[in-house]
Amino acid sequence: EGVGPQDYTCIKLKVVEFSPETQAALAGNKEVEGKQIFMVAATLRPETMYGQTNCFVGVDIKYGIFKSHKSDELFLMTERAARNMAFQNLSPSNGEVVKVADLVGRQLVGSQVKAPLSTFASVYVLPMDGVLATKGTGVVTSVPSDSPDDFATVMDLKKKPDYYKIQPEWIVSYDPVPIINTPTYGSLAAPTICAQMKIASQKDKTQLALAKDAVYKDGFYNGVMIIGDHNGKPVQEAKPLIRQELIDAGLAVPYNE
Ligand code: A2H
Repeated sequence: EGVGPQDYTCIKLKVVEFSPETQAALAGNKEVEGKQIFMVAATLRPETMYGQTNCFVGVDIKYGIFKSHKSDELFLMTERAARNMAFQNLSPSNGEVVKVADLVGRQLVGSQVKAPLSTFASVYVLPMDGVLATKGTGVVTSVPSDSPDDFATVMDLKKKPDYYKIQPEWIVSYDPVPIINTPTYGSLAAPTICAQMKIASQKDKTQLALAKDAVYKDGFYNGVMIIGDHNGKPVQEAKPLIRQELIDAGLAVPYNE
């Protein structure tokens, strides 16, 4: 982590309906009228996008809505990510950062977004404790089938919706989706390893770091797709293909930092 440049795929989650708090914050903002707004999530595993069940933000993180390289599309992410993107042909012109609104993560919770390739027509924006403002875009797309961090967070949200200030309906019927099979952990790698290691919460950080490493390696080297257009292909083969297809369809952008 933090060593050398990271090749991310930024997934564009189109806002279907903002939470009432965000709608109030954007009321009267002429810059957002008639524009498509995307929450932009950085991932290292584009092949897992079939398994998206929600999107995570940090409640105390500051986000902005920024003009992108496409005149009818706005990107929602941290200002830090917008500055980096401005030098990667993802803003109106090289180095130019144009912010049209300020938001805080807390306001975004409960918004609905369309997650590309997900089996769910739309998914909710939910809070995660460990989202770093200093990495990626500050928006994390959630794949609880294959990410132990995501699965552990989803378990917390299901157990304590009041504590996390969410409606149970935003997560209860969005169970992990089997998308990749591996010899070691089966078709729901993250739930399996969390059960084996007795990980019950996103607060179990030491155990989660070990689980993340084990599942990531096993998925990459031994995983086989069991969903989508590349069903039956090894993950190593499917990953670059799915990444490129998402980019070609305008549903993702390459991003480095
Ligand atoms: B990954 P690296 Cl299925 N704060 O995407 C915390 N975590 C963040 C983040 C931020 N600001 N930005 C991105 N991430 C997450 C999918 C996934 C990911 C799966 C399995 C493992 C996995 C679905 N979530 O990551 O520190 C994103 O979650 C395990 C390495 O730059 C992103 O990829 O190496 C990953 O962390 C980037 O982590």
